[in-house]
Amino acid sequence: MSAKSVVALAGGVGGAKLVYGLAQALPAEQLTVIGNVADDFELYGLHISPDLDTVMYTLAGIANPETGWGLAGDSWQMLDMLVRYGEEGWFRLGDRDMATHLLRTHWLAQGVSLTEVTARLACALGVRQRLLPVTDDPLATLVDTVEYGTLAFQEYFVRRRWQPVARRVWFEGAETARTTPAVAQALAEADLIVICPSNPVLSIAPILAVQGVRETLQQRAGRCVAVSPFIGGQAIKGPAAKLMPELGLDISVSGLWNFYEGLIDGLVIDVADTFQIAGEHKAVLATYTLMKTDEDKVRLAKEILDWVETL
Ligand code: FO1
Repeated sequence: MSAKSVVALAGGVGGAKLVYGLAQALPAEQLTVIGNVADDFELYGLHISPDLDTVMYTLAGIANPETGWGLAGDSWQMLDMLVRYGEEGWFRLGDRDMATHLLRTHWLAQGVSLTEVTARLACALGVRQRLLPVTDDPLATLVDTVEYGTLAFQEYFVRRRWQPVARRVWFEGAETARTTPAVAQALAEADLIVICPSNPVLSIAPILAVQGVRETLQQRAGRCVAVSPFIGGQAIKGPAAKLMPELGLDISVSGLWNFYEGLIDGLVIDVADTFQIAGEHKAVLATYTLMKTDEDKVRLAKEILDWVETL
């Protein structure tokens, strides 16, 4: 059974790299990406969806390759003017990136759903894979920190550079946020679900927290595998290896199995961590998971798709 429909659960930069690889390895109509929306936030009245934009720009081939977010070659005239007016400018909005936030905000104000907004933007950029917000309902990641108390996600992640010590992370709106019909159908019909190497707490957990996602993953017949975002106990990028221990979460291979308990049939880890699975009977693919080049991303995606056939 070669995977006919693959659904990737992805957050920001790390997840988008594997999404890129999967997009090269599969026909466009066989790949659906379900994106995290709990990083979304309002800035100057604009609705910004960082994780959806990172995946969309990546699939369109126009993402900034250095940062992983925003647009390649963007300019900062608008931001410079905001700073001239005395603004901090800690969240860097590029001039062309602004068009995305303006149009999204404009259409949302007309009552267009985030799902439809995302489809319009992605289609206009030539993206042929489906990119679905996990929910059209409000959902926001909040981080309770020792130094500043509760911080909104982007305040914690960008403004404070994830340095504050986290005591608790939760997703405001999770009790009422439901999967969109498109997401529910994609999850139910998927031959394979890939949990991308995004931050398990900040990017994947908010997707799993939406009503219906966890249940569908547990009940469905198809395969579900997760890709560890860690190599040798370190995160490639971002706060995962700092944040998870602060929350009392174990970032070892067994810790990840527990984190995704009951949801996954297999786990992809880096060869550097193979020593952790000595004697394990569980389905683990140990390979090179560091994705520096586009070739790395495609190779990893193809290895995963081949490996899943053996599960
Ligand atoms: N991340 C940063 O670390 N600094 C920024 O100034 C920044 C600006 C930004 C603008 C638009 C956008 O879509 C994303 C942006 N990000 C920035 C990334 C974003 O904050 C994070 O990547 C995600 O929220 C976490 O996955």
